Amino acid sequence: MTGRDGSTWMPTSYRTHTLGEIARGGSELIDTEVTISGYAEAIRGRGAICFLMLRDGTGHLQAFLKKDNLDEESFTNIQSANRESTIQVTGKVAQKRPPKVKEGEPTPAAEYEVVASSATILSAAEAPMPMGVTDKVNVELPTRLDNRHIDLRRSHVNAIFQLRGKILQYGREHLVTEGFGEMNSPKIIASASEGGTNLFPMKYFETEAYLSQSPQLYKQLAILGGLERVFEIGPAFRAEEHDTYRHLNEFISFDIEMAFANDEDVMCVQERMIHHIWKSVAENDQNLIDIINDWREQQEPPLNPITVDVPSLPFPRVEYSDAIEIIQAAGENITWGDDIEAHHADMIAAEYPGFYFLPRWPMSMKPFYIYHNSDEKGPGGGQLSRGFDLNYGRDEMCSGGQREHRTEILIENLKNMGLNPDDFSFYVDGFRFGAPPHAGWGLGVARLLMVLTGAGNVRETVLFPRDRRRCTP
Ligand code: AMO
Repeated sequence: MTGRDGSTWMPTSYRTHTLGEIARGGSELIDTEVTISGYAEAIRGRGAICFLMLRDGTGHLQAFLKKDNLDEESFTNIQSANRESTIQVTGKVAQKRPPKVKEGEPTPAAEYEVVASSATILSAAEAPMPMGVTDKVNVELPTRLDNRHIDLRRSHVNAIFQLRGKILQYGREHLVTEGFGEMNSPKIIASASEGGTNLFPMKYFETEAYLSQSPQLYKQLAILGGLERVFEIGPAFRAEEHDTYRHLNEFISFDIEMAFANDEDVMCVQERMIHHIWKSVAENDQNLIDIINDWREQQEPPLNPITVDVPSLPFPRVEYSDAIEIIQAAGENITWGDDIEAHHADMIAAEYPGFYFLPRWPMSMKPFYIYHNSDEKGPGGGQLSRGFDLNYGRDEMCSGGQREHRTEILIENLKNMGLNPDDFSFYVDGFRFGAPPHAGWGLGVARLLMVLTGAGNVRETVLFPRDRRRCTP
């Protein structure tokens, strides 16, 4: 049995073939008895015949039911079933009668169906549904998120989440070819990895603990322990009050950490990885992009189609100090040491459409674990760091940098940032017995998927988003 993209779907107790497999390869299956299962997308026909359009994870196929060929009760039940009920059909594959074509018009490609000899409702759908699956009616995002299990049956939403899996798969694949190994860090932690605020506290038996803000300290400890090249794809929790199109309180962070490397080295890893992801999607997954574009075209007014333009390498590097000059030149009142906000990033993106790195931020704006070289100063003498961001347009995709591996300076950084080094002894002690210079980054998967799919809100690219007002379903 084959699935989408040629994968092998072993036959199961409920089906011998997938719908996509029969729809695409029906000519070789003519007269073969098959059992298929799926959701009833449409049930048409009156009297003695019924056309049942089924959908499964691989495609669509029509089952043709004739009263004479089935036991009467099953036939009647299916004919009167609600859409989205799950139905199993056994029967023989046949070629559908081709539609009449006018003279001179091309003959359409052959289409196949299953002529049922038996059919069963596996689970009847109730009606009315809280939202439609194939209806064109617009449904607001909160209703969709409340009913994500139904929303996900809509083909363009389903395509977005298949692409999410692809991003992770291609990203992993690339890192493994560069010698990275996958690790997992704890999500219950005792001290903040990204500064003292934004922590979700929790009771951990007799003591207080927190949900992890990032795998930062642990991926560094793995490097100090000699793993050399690690990556992790895991949840990060931030108790931020932000209520924007790009912030959530739980998100999946795609992190790497690399020994004997600096900021430039890991930016190179990142751009190669993103290049590989885009190239692989362009080569293998245009069908998913097409599904999203079909939906975009049907919107009122229609949305421009998305295209998977494989970015060329290297990505531009716009140093923080230069970025400030670009923003000033665009007429904004910003000074060295200020944050680059989304509307500022628009001004940079006007010159650098697509992905661009922003390296060398002021040290004062970066976390304690970022490395700085005391010789590297900004225009007013402010200390530069080896921290960077990766942006696409106005949105930050990733941040990273070379890490501070000198114990005394690490302790000084913690103090300068109002943190107590004693709270971090498990981490700081890791540097006392030989530490390789190292670097890494953390990439927001949902934000990268927004870029790939043209989604305007991070809630579109996370199955069950957690934000200020939502922690169900
Ligand atoms: P940072 O805090 O910048 O860096 O996070 C890294 C990336 O994660 C994504 N991200 C978010 N996505 C959705 N909602 C949020 N609230 C949110 N916060 C962050 C962004 C961001 O660029 N330890 C460092 C990384 C490193 O240096 O390795 C860190 O966590 O895409």
